[in-house]
Amino acid sequence: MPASPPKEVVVLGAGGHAKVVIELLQAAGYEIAALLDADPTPRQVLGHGVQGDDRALDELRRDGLSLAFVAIGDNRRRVALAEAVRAAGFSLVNAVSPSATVSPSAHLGEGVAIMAGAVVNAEVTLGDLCIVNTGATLDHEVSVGMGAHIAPGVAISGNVKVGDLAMMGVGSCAIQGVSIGRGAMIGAGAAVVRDIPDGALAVGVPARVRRQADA
Ligand code: JB2
Repeated sequence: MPASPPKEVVVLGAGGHAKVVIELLQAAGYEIAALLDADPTPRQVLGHGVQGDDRALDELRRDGLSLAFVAIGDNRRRVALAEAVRAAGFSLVNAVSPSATVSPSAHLGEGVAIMAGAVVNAEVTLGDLCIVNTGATLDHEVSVGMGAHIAPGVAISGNVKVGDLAMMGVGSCAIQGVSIGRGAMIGAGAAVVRDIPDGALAVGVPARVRRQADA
């Protein structure tokens, strides 16, 4: 049987996160068709030229490209840009490392990144546009909301709920069954042992709410 042609993806964002994502997409058999950045200064990122800013999307769609990945770490920026990308007629692909372990019973949304060494266990739900970063572990039935970011080395026990747009900082953890609110930020190394409200900043071991903001 002839090999199927490579699937071409437009990547938005050309910073550090994009570097990781580009390598994940390539490992999954995608070809990087174009790289767009808010800063359109011509430059190379891992051998791919930045071809302009997001105004190029419509032309790329007319050229027949239909797959995209939004590779921007900032949660709100990523979600807002994804809306524009979808409105321009693109579908969002997932970037999943071949060395991540993802349960067959996990449910993944669209535009999701799962980095090397991550473990996504049985019946986990990952919302659209979330990031499960390097070496993070999510035990059974965890749900991660749309546009949330689980940073490297985070450990989440079973049945935890992480709200939309929340951020769990590097090396933090959450015990079984707690809820982390929409837009909440958990500091690096913090241990979440009780529910964290929407929009809160929680730090320390055990994690305590330091600041309450709009979710
Ligand atoms: O609206 C946009 C836009 N806004 C910012 N459209 C496009 N196409 N690009 C946009 N950008 C671009 O995202 C910026 O011009 C910049 O080039 C890039 C962000 O790069 P930076 O290296 O600052 O961050 P990052 O998002 O790649 O990575 C962050 O998040 C990761 C998850 C960092 O904190 C990393 O350390 C982290 N691993």
